Amino acid sequence: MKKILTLAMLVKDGRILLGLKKRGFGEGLWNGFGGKVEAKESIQQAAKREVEEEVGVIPIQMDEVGLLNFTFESEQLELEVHVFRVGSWEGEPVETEEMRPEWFSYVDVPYDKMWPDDVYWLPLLLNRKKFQGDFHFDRPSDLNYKSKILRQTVEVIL
Ligand code: 6OG
Repeated sequence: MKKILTLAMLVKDGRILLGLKKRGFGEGLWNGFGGKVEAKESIQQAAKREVEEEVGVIPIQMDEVGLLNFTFESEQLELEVHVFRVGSWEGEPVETEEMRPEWFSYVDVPYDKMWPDDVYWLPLLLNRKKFQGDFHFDRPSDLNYKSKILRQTVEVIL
């Protein structure tokens, strides 16, 4: 089974806005904002909707800058994650039921409390690069388990 997901990173003035996931999948980890693409929407529309739902701002400048493929040793699940860089938006970030937002300067990104793939590609996004990555994990994460990377490749796209 293949799932298509979005992930949007909001950046401004050398800082990135991350959300602490308060419940459900990825609880306790800092991440960008995103989720599943629904049947009747484009990937771009889904990315925008998820940002609005999770942090309460409306993206203005939003570019797709990365494509990540996640596979798992334990099962036939594939995640295709479309990564967006959001450089401007309308409104002020707010805490929602799902996420507590906080600003981090680029040098203080809390990689140790993020998904294990982020350290490989987020620095590229912060450096305004485009990228494509493949990550093969042991098994999907859940409330008590954070996936481990078995193999990975990331390349910058020119
Ligand atoms: P919901 O399924 O809760 O949205 N996501 C991941 N992000 C990273 N960086 N690494 C992973 O490693 C991820 N697995 C999922 C995609 C899930 C959100 O979490 C992201 C979506 O933005 C396995 O609606």
